[in-house]
Amino acid sequence: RHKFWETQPVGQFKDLGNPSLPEGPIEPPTPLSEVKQEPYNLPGPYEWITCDMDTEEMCSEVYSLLANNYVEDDENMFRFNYSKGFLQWALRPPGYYRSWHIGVRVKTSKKLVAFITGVPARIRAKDAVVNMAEINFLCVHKKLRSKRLAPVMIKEVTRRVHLENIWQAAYTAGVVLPTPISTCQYWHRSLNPKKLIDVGFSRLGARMTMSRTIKLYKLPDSPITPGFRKMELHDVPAVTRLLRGYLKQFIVAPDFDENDVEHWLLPKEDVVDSFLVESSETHDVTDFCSFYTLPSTVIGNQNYSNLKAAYSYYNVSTKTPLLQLMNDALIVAKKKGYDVFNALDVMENEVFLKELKFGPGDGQLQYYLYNYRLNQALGPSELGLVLL
Ligand code: MYA
Ligand code: JJ1
Repeated sequence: RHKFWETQPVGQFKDLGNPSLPEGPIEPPTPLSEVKQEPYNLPGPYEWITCDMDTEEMCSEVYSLLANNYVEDDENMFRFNYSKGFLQWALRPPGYYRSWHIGVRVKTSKKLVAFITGVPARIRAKDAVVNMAEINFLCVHKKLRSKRLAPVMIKEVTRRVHLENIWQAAYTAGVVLPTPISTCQYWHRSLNPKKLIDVGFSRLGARMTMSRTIKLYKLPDSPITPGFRKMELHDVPAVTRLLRGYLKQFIVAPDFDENDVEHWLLPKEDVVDSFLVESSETHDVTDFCSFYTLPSTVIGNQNYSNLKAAYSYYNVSTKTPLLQLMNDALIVAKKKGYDVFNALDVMENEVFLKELKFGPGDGQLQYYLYNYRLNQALGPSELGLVLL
């Protein structure tokens, strides 16, 4: 049933629940001299390119491919619309490799028709911190679907990751493949309910009017927690300590150092927002919350063309109750003009989702590891990892 995935070093459906298989790498690394030195063959009309995401031209080409051909919901009403600034941020973390930003062009027209990326990350699984690639933005132009281009793209990114002596990867997808380490649920908190209903993102509840709905989702004008403020550069050491301490409890989580925290969590306008609570007595950072900005194109609506969504990222509460911290996150997101605040049921998110009026979405997100076996699927609350 999975002609490609059956050939790959990933957990297979037939092996689920077989306790005799050891946890850890599925196949050992090979000597670098044995890694294939030439790119995989593409069908005749196409050629590989390495994308230079430093240049405005390349960034624009990638942006357009994704804006027109990337992930849609199951009814094709919305399509992710990652901004150029977001793509530059997501693809150039500390230690990134340009060779892992891979495009496919039509030789004659030079048109970009497919894309896949990796970025390096240290990810802890149980007790082991493993150098991995995070694979994202796999996209094949709508007119070139179902021609088995995706397996070639995946093999080529794998080859280029291997050339850097990295043998494992983490990725997420909306589809079920062999085999998820965890299945997570999307939840949505309306901030601008009238617009969400107008574009078909949500519906008026039973026995609800528009004005009752607007009242239901109303939020205060400003955050409630004393000492709640935007994260700044000088907070990087304190936030790193707080986050490292927090992520220890999860079975799979990133191993962030200060450089990672500066890149992934320092606020970047319209890309990532981070807030913390500073104690007025000790000046300690006791709590932290963050979200990233990922708008969606509204596919066929007369009145609106874009939906502004915030996605819950990493949150840590040690003093402020998580419920109150996330309510403040909703308040600042509303104030910044977001229409909806989305979250997965990962980490401790279950404790605030229902209470803060999030509702379950119609989408799920599957988490995967490549060439690394875990003997038991994880519950979402055992996952401490959020991919973009
Ligand atoms: S997830 C986001 C994926 N992108 C989209 O959903 C955007 C819209 N869709 C498309 O652009 C295309 O439909 C894609 C497939 C490109 C997804 N992950 O070429 P095909 C398998 C992995 O004929 P197409 C993200 O970015 C499928 O099961 N495999 O199909 C993370 C089948 O294999 P098999 C997928 O529809 C990506 C084969 O591809 C996915 O034209 C992580 C069919 O190929 C998917 N999302 O193109 C990639 N969808 O027969 C893996 C379909 O076996 C990384 N397929 O069932 C692995 C680690 C690599 C690095 C390792 C380093 C050590
Ligand atoms: O956004 C999603 N669903 C929305 C819109 C559904 C439109 C019709 N299909 C949704 N809305 C209901 C909200 C409602 C608000 C008030 C309270 C009750 C709930 O459910 C879904 C997630 O739920 N998103 C998608 O389907 C997009 C794809 C998700 C897979 C992503 C793959 C990621 C790629 C990896 O990098």
